[in-house]
Amino acid sequence: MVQWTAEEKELIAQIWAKTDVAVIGADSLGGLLVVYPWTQRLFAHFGNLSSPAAILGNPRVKAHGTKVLTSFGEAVKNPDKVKDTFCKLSELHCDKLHVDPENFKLLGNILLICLASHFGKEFTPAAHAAFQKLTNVVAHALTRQYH
Ligand code: HNI
Repeated sequence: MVQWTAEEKELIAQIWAKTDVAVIGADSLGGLLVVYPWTQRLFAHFGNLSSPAAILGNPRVKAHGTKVLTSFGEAVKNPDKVKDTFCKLSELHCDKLHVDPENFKLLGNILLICLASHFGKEFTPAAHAAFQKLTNVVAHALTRQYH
């Protein structure tokens, strides 16, 4: 089981309290679709994804990015229960959505980049490390029901 120090929890909570899930969610999902264009296949029904500008301005990408990051927020609130929190979502991403679990790691990395670029120096190396640990734990939890 993953152990969290009080400092890690505090660093994550501090950044999250100032995180606009709509902005960072849209940037993260949009960034994923721009940087790893093969992920667009999963969102073909979202409409125009023909260029970086189209992707980043696409209202369905923004709405879904917000949804995904809001869901990620459950892990922030309960870092000790990430496995349980994402059990059903893991099943859904495997059985219904057929998302390659490698994509959870890619999105986690993009999320770190978005937070770093948004917060600048405030996203200290220690905060970065704590969030990196959390994105790894979430990616792992989302992969657990794959078969
Ligand atoms: Ni993901 C739907 C949460 C990563 C592809 N995803 C959801 C929903 C949630 C969610 C919540 C809505 C479920 C429902 O309708 O009941 N996704 C998360 C979380 C992460 C994540 C917490 C990681 C932090 N999802 C990803 C990744 C991909 C992905 C990396 C693909 C690249 N997700 C999808 C797709 C859908 C989806 C596709 C369905 C979208 C739709 O509306 O058609």
